[in-house]
Amino acid sequence: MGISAYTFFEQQQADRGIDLEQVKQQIKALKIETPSWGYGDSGTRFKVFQQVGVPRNPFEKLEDAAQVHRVTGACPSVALHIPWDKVEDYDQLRRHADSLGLTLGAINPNLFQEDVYIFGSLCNSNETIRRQAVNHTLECVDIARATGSSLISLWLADGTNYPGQDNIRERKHRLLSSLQEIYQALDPHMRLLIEYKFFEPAFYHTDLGDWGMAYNMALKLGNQAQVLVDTGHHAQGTNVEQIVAYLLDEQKLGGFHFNSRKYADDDLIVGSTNPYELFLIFYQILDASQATDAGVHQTAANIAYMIDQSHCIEPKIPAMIRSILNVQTQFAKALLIDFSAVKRAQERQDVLAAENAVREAFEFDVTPLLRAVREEMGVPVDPMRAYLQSDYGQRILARGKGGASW
Ligand code: LRH
Ligand code: MN
Repeated sequence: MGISAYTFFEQQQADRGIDLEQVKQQIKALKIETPSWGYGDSGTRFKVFQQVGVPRNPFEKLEDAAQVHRVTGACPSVALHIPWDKVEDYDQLRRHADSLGLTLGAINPNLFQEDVYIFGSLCNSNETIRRQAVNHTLECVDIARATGSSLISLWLADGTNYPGQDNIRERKHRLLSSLQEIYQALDPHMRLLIEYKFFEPAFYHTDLGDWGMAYNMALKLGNQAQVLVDTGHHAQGTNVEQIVAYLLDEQKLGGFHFNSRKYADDDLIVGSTNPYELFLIFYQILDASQATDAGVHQTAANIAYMIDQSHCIEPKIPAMIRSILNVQTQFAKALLIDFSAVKRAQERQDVLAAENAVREAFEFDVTPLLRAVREEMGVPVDPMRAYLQSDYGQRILARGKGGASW
């Protein structure tokens, strides 16, 4: 009887000097927050396809998220978007989450869907509209207190469509003073995550257009302000893992919105179009977590991993499960990097040996490792099969069509 795939893998990694027990511990500790809006109908400007069985309210969104956590054991919290997840009683929502083994995560203000925000929100030249935008964000800080959340995750659609439409420097000044008022309202344990995006819905300039603009605002605000990297928000050819390394070294990387894209902000399943990029992002995070600088090490330990996707054509819950499995897979591969071999090759400037020491980890099949970890976690070794074999997908069809969409 041949040795099991895992026993073979164990021997293989022992020969490489990889501590698999530590690797397994780190995989078990990886928690990824799922977005409430990933369970609802969503689409493009061309069409929002309605699917049968989509959750009709935030309570049902949590029930669907609980299914993803049940089969993966890796996503115990759910990000909320306000007003998409507005409820009368946030304590009731918190209790419902608790009854499902979940917690409520990052609170995302929505400063892009009110008509008044046609020329921007926190950057708008109209003071009354800026006030409305700041007040909505302050309301979200209150909601975070009620839900027990510690993260305010802020993305702005703010920008212009034509040269001259507004003064870019004055918009920057308005943005800083608006953010300073919001920052002052944070409780000491809270963090403000500033998300950037290079375009859309603005098509000439975007006020928070790249990592540098978000980083600069976070620096000016203080230690509780950090940058959120949405992997779909960069111009083609951008080295996202370099931005990650840079922000970690500056102790200003607060979190991720994981998804993948081939063209623009496609919000596709993370790891589906460029898994090597996701692997290299984890390589930089693991490298920073070995930093001698305690601040850099701590920043790496405090990263908020979140999914931000819109499942236009995919069945929502299986798509979310697939996302978690893809993130776990690339994280597990990155944990197999022999960092001492990388360092030795770098010191002797052996380019190919250094590249190989990183890439070879990506080429290992980590399926036996992940199955072993899931066994030890007491979750199904094949989470997707476990969900598809459950009757949950059938039961929620009773919800009918026309559930929540964004
Ligand atoms: C903007 C964005 C932002 C969210 C929205 C759902 O593109 O990434 O994080 O508010 O998607
Ligand atoms: Mn995002």
